[in-house]
Amino acid sequence: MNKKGFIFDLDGVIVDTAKYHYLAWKELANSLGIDFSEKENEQLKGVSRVRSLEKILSWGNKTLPQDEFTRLMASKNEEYLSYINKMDESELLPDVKKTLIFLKMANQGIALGSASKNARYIIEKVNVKDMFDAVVDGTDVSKAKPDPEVFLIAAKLISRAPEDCIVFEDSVAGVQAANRANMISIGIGSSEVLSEADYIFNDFTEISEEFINTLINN
Ligand code: B16
Ligand code: MG
Repeated sequence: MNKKGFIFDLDGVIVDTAKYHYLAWKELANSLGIDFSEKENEQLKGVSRVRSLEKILSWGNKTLPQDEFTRLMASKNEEYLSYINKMDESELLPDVKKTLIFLKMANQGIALGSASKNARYIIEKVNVKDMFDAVVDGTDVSKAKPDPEVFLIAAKLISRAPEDCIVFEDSVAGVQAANRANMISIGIGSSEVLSEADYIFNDFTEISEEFINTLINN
C-alpha cells in the first residue's frame, strides 16, 4: 500500500478558531480606532501573529513603537486564549475526526502544519493530539506561510517526499505555501477565496473515502 503524508492546517481546518482570532483582533483594532471586515480578515488567516498586527496597523495607516507593538500582540493573545481555554472536543469541525481515523487505519502519515504558536495547546484541548505523527507550529518555523517551510518540515518529520504529501488548508497563504512546497493542496472553504488550490471542498463532510483512497493510490 502507498504511504502518503497528510498535513493538516489547524485554524479553519480542524477547528474554527478563525472566529476567535477575528474577535480578538477586532477588539484590539477597534481600541486603536481601526475597523476591518470579514473580507479583510481573510488576509489574516494562516498569517503569523506579527504579520497580522502589521496588516491591521497598515489598514489604519498607523505605526507603533516596538514595545507597544509587542504589548498589543500579548494582549490579543490573552484575549484569544480566553476563548481557547473553553474549547473541548465538541468544537472539532464536522468529519475531521472521522477523516483522521480513516487515515490512521489506512496507515498514512499524519502531521499538523500550523502557523499558530498555540497549536499544541489547541489539539490537546480538542483531544486529537494522539492522531498526529508530527506537529509543526508557529514556534518551529522562521518563515511564515506562504513560505512552504512549515509543510516541508512536516514532510521531513513524517519521512515523506513533498510530492507525496497532501495539505488541507483554509487560507490563501496556506494554499500558496502547499503549492510552493510541491504538494497537493486541498482548500477547505470557499472556491472564490481558495481558487489556487488543486481541489476545494466546503468542509470534510464533502470529502469521501473514495476520494481519499484515490489520493493515497495516485
Ligand atoms: P497565534 P493556522 C494561524 O493558524 C491562523 O490562521 C492565523 O489567523 C493566526 O494569526 C496564526 O495562526 C498565528 O496564531 O497567534 O495563535 O500564534 O491557520 O496556520 O493553523
Ligand atoms: Mg488555517
